[in-house]
Amino acid sequence: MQRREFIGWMAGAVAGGVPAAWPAVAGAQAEPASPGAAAGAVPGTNASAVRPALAPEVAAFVAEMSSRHGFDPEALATLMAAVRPQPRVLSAMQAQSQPRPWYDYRAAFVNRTRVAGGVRFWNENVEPLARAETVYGVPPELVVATIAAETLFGRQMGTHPVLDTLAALAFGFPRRAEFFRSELEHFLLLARDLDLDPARPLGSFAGAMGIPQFMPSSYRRLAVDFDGDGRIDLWRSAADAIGSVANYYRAHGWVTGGPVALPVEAPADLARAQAERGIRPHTPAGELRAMGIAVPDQIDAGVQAMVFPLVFREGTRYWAGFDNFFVITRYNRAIHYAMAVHELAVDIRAARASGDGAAAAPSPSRVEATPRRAGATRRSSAKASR
Ligand SMILES: [Ca+2]
Repeated sequence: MQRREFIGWMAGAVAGGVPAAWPAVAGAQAEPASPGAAAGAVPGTNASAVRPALAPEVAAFVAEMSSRHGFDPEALATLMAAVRPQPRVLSAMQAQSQPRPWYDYRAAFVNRTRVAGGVRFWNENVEPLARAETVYGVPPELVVATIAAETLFGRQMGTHPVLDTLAALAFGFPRRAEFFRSELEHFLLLARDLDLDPARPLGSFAGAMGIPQFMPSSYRRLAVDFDGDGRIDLWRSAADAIGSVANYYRAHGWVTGGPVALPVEAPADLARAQAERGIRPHTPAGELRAMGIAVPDQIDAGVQAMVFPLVFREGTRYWAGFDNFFVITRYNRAIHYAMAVHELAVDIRAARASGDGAAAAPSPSRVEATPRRAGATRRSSAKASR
């Protein structure tokens, strides 16, 4: 879900914390609307209101929603006219996030709070996590780590009205206007499908929603009803969130049992040159070895890989990422995010297996924290995919 050029808020201070109230979602307990039954209705709006003046691009959007999807233009115009400006959303969007070195990012992201919380969440959701692994081939620890990373198990689902956020970005942020206009369209369709008042759901400052922080398009395409109540509720149902995250990863190509990322031995100049080539695996491991980049032996020669740097306090080490690493970046397009989720997953599995939810577990980059090469640059890789 391409919200996701923003890593700062997710890596911020999240220790402990008071569980946020569930968002007040009108009609959340209602039966799902039958297809087409709500066509034209925008819940919570007054269709008889005088049509307010809208900016031309907003008026065009309303007309399009009416012609393409049967929304009542008067009701939708009234809804859009009530949208509140979101200067903080826009300024957050425009802010250049400071690249953080891996050791700094990792400390905020892969920590005892999240590991212990992950073990607890896993133990509370054994059945849906096991079922998600059976159905989608995605391991429980990855689902748990992703939900830890996104919202600390539903505690931090965002406080911005999704409608206002998406409207602000669709009509006030030209660089991503097309993307957010599409997400706004999906959001209104989603609200209609779920029989929600579109003014009420809350989300991130990019419009991501619920326990797994799905953008509206992903919610509509990939979220699943995994607790069998006939409704896909990513705000309230941990099982729905679990099934949806697993389905998301499977849809983006998760390879069951495949490798994620491993450290490589390589001359820094060679590794750096490969790291410039981007986030998608591009070269078979055998070819990388022939170049002098020592991908570990456990990886077959034909497995596609990419190379990325991680900056430790002692300097830079290079890693190889495989198809599953790339799949994690489909959730958030940043190398540090994918690496942190991977390491959190490893730690959560180890801590749960040890029976100690707070155990210090040996995640991959912690045991590889000693650099082999001096003079490495301290360049963050977090922006590699932007
Ligand atoms: Ca459900």
